[in-house]
Amino acid sequence: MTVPREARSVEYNPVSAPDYTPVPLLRQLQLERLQMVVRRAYDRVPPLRERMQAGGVTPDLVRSLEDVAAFPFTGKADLRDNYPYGLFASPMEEVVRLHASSGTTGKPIVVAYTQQDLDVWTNAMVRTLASCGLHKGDIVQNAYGYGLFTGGLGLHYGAEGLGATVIPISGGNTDRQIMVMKDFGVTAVCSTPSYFLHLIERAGELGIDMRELPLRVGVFGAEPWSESMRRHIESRSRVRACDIYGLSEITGPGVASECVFQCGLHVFEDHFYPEIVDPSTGRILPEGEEGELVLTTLSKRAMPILRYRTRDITAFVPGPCACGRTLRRIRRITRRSDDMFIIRGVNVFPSQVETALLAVEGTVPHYVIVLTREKGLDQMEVQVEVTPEVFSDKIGALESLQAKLVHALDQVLGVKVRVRLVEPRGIQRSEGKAKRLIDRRNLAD
Ligand code: DLL
Repeated sequence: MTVPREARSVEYNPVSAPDYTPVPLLRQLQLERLQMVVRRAYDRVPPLRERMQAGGVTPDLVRSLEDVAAFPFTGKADLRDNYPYGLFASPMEEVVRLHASSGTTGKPIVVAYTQQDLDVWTNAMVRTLASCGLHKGDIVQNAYGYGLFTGGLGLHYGAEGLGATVIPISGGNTDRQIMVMKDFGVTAVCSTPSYFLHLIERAGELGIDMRELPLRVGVFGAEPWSESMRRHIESRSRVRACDIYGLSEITGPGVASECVFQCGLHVFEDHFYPEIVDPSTGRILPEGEEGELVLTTLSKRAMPILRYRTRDITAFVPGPCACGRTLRRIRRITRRSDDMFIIRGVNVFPSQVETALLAVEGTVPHYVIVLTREKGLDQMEVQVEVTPEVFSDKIGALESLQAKLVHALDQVLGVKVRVRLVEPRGIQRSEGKAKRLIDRRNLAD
């Protein structure tokens, strides 16, 4: 395998040094931090202490990393139930930042950071960007939303910490994004993959071919996206599209990141302890098996989180990575344990739809899945946009495209679903996370 140019330049970068810590040292560091964080949670966060007491465990039981399995899980409900400040381990005078993640219903969940937490977060973000191949001298357009969402400020401090030039443009105002990208000589864009897709499309409408801009890296995350989407983006823009992962409850972006080899996301294990469990039983799965990612914060002070059930489904990638990082890798996350639905007895995940659609020429990857319930049975319709060329073609072309899509979806999902072709621009664009699923089942009940 040839080493990409960027891999060589990040290898000796001092900011990435912890990524290459010898494994025994890394495990020792993790254990020391785990013992501290469990102790801190027990001593300072009454709901977490009560949970440990109910489970018959105390902090002194942590003698090895495996001992974490005896401790109770934390879930989103725990953050909701203790809204807004009930899980804080630091007094308010030490909390210098709050973020919040909006749920689909009700109140958001609130997360807190001390100055030291922000420094750790920045460290993880600097390493994230370095592993995507960014360095000093890069001009970084940060199109993640600034505000309560962790994407904007997370990427911002990471890019500054790396010594790159950051353009804090936030999400939205697409035409201005394209003007800035072109005029400012932007070399890296940070955004959701769906928003970048929209930027490519809009640039085309404005007569700008992204392949002719100096853009070379895309730092994409915050929503599931497929390998086919990566190929689609890379062939239309010439960026190396890297996948980055994180969640507010744990810190924000900066939990795991691809390196330039793009074969799994390295978890920044000195700050986050990952486990993969069976989503139904909670049992730890053997290395390499697919299951739910569970994360423990090892360095967080304001809001330590033990064994958080992320609902994100992945698996550890076995073996070492060609980049030399000693950090374990997880496979890209294409689905969550809670986004599965059942159509005529078949389990379907929204991400499978994207793969099927991208395999057929004539559509663009803007789609939504609409679920309804008819006479007690779940029905699924995929609405997908067609390209302007197909749209202006004869009726026959649309019919044959529709038949091909039904077939492709049947092949991937194992069930025939309805397909509705939508005119170009007929599907609403998102500036942040794309909304792919419209669930009308309860309304139809
Ligand atoms: O989305 C943090 C983030 C910002 C990550 C910018 C990457 C880039 P939340 O809003 O709390 O935080 O949403 C977290 O989004 O549990 C996953 O289900 C999903 N998610 C995040 N990154 C990815 C990814 C941010 N690369 C939730 N692939 C997580 C798939 C992702 N899903």
